[in-house]
Amino acid sequence: MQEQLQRLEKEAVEKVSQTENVKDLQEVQVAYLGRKGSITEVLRGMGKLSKEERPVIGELANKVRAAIQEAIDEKKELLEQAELEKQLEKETIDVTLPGRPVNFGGTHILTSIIEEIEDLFIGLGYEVREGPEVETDYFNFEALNLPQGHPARDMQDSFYLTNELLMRTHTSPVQARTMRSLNGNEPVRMICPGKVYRRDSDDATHSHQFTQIEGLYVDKNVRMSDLKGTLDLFAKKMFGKDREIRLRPSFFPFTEPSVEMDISCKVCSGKGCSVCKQTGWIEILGAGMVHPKVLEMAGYDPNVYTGFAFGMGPDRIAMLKYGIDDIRRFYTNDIRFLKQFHEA
Ligand code: 2U9
Repeated sequence: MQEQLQRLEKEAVEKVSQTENVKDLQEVQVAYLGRKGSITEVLRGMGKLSKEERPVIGELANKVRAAIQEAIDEKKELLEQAELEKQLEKETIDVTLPGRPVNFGGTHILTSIIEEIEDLFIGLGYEVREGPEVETDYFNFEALNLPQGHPARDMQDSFYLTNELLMRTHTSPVQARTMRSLNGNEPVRMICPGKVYRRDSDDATHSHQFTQIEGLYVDKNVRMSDLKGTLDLFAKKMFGKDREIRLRPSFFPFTEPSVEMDISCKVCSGKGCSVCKQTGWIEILGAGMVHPKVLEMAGYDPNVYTGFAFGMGPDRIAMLKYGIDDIRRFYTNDIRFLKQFHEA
């Protein structure tokens, strides 16, 4: 039994030294010193010993048990220390390491252009109004002097949801709704930005969904020169005080007379280049004096009230301002494209 105890001690201490974690160490503890442990087994056999042998073996067994326990405690200390260091190592933050880059989003280029135009007109006393993107045929067409079957309706190929409802093709219905809500005896100064929809096949200059900003100014005795003055101010604030504007006759069912406004080309300062297709001018928006029928349908007496309106496409303005070659870039969420416009 003496050799057995010494062999078990050697074996146990060897096993203890080989353990690599506290869990394995506990298993060694149980295997040797546990209730069913081999040392405990030996001690259970003490009964068969002679009374001379019992104290010798008893003392040896206690020494062996103590030696094994001590080896286990030391090893446990070491393993826990190593465990702690590993934990600390893992948790140690190397403050010299660069932080994980946090990708900040930014204002979409179209939003910043729209906000720039909004601020400009708010400065002129206009209010910003929004309206439903799902519009009725009446407010999207009828109220804007585009009766059923009017050819101009086809120009604005529409996404109809029902016979009555469609995705609005312009933001003009918001102006018509606003005028209607003011029961014909209050001035109107409003701009209306928003998404509009045309059943168009997408290409570099057309998108089935794009943005518009339209404006309306209705009051007593509003004249064409008020429109021209407003557009000239807009062009100079938006594109630079050295820009000239040019108004060309045009036609819209909801304005009479109608014009298109061009600004002098920045690239060639009007001499002609590829950007302005050798014309020296770049078309920016359409406008005109509100058609008397449109005023009437909105409850305004066209003999008392007159007004002007304008409409532009922020997509087109952004493409001109930043030399962007394809309108679809605004809607295809390519971060490489979008982040170019993030304020630093
Ligand atoms: C009411 C009365 C008149 C809004 C107007 C335009 C001219 C115009 C185009 C600009 C770019 C459409 O997206 S675009 O192709 N719009 O040129 N819009 S006048 O006239 C109105 C609107 C509402 C009650």
